[in-house]
Amino acid sequence: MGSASSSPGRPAAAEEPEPEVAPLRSTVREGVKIVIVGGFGVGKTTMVRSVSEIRPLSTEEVMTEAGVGIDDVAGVRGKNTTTVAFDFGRISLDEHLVLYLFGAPGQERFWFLWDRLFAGTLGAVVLLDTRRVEDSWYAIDRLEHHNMPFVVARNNFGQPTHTLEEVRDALSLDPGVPLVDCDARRRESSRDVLITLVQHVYALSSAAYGAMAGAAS
Ligand SMILES: Nc1nc2c(ncn2[C@@H]2O[C@H](COP(=O)(O)OP(=O)(O)O)[C@@H](O)[C@H]2O)c(=O)[nH]1
Ligand SMILES: [Mg+2]
Repeated sequence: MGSASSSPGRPAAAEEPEPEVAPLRSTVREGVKIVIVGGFGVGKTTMVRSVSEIRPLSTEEVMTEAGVGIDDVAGVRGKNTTTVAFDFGRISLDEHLVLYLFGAPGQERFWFLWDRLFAGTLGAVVLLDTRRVEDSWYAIDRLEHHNMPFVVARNNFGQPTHTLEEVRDALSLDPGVPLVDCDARRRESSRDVLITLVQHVYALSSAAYGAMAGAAS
């Protein structure tokens, strides 16, 4: 990996169109944070780029020999950058509410950052590459440990093909955790993943509220 200096706005994939730059509205009163986590090369930077309304801040660095033995590149063909810190993007939901997206490195050596990252976070998306399912086990484990609502999104790279039921079994995923397919390169697909997360968080909080109301009556 190269130096840890950030490169704001450096595109992760040259073929992607640049998102328009939209200044943050002065009417914004509240921000909501969502974190996208997963193994190396699973598509976190791609997802933040595809849905962000601003040119995302990214800290992609060209991998050099310094990353050999640290970042596991097996099965990640054509990837020659790695994220040394975070991706950051933004979506305005309405004139008052803005969604902040953080793409967080899933590599084990960055876990010391997670506690702070999860403070004030609405929920998380675990991105999954079925060629490297084990990379996402760590993220799922940490999210369960933090009691953080999350959904799992299989970023579909094509082969090998598995049904979502097979993926759920392989992950031993709780039946209550939503599992969906996505193509992180497509804006609508990434947006649908975020909607799934928000709906899941809403369902969890409604259930918790219902239980509290039931206990109080
Ligand atoms: N075929 C395919 N390639 C993808 C998809 N999502 C990301 N990629 C590519 O996979 C590589 C790794 O993605 P990246 O976002 O850098 O992974 P990160 O390490 O999780 O941030 C990049 O070259 C992306 O262009 C996808 O859904 N399908
Ligand atoms: Mg990245």
